[in-house]
Amino acid sequence: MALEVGIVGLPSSGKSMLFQALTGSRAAGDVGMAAVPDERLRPVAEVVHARKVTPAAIRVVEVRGTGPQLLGNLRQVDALLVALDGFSGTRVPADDLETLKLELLVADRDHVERRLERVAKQAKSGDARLKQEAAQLEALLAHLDAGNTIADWNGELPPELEPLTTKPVIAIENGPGGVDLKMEAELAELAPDEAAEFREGESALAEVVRRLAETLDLITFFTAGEKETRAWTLTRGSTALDAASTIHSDIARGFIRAEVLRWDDLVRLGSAAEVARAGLQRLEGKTYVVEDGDVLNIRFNV
Ligand SMILES: Nc1nc2c(ncn2[C@@H]2O[C@H](COP(=O)(O)OP(=O)(O)OP(=O)(O)O)[C@@H](O)[C@H]2O)c(=O)[nH]1
Ligand SMILES: [Mg+2]
Repeated sequence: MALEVGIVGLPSSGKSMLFQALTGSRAAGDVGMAAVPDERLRPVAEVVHARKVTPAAIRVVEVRGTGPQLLGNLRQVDALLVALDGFSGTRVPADDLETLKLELLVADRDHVERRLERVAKQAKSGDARLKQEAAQLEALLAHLDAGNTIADWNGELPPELEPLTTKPVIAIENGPGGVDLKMEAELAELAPDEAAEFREGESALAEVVRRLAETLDLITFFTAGEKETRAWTLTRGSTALDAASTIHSDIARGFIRAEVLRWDDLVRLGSAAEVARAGLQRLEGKTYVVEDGDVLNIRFNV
């Protein structure tokens, strides 16, 4: 499944411009895909004469506004991007970030309360598991009402709870002290090379991707085929079998072994066969821990 991020922010904070900067799409208030820039992908694709080149993608969800109901749409995202107004001069971004975090807290409390109501009702049937969850939720609600957060709750959490306040938060300030989101939104409509000429540093997308990779501890691996060459993201520590299931569940099911090359060996030597001849291809099993920059060819049975 693709990585997913949610854009949140107070009214007029820059959410829609951030969405456009990341996805290149104007369809605000919705869902879009951001292509993860990676300078290694093109040389890898060129060396294998790939007919199709597919960057890794991040799913971006924008919610228009706050409040428990709207924020509830973000329970499944991997991280939250908070847009902050550092442009108008009428706001203090750090204060807005605290306000937004408070909104998340309120949304989580509301969520726990609703879930408790539902589970408590269902638990009347006498189901032991439901009774236990109701007790858990009751204790958690008391904890929240005492001014604490889910993040500092030491007890167990129902696995289906999906809190917002435990998700990593990446703040993006629009304006001179941060990112010029207006410009980034406009540049997202140009080809990457063209857009780069208008910037001094990295793009907003590159910044978000970099901070996301740091926060979630992500790595990138490649599959290099003539038909399609592609970049994929994984969390660090994932195995060859995890990589296989990222590509396709059938490949994971029929996993035989992984042929592993380093991307720069492939580019330097010109083909997988040459890398193998140089003794630089490794054969690995399901439990191999994938490294950033690996090129994987997974052999499998159908
Ligand atoms: N960087 C930059 N920001 C601007 C410019 N003009 C306006 N803004 C800011 O852009 C913000 C509005 O951007 P939007 O992306 O529409 O914000 P939003 O969060 O989607 O707003 P709503 O959907 O209305 O809640 C405001 O905070 C403005 O101060 C500009 O020229 N440059
Ligand atoms: Mg908007």
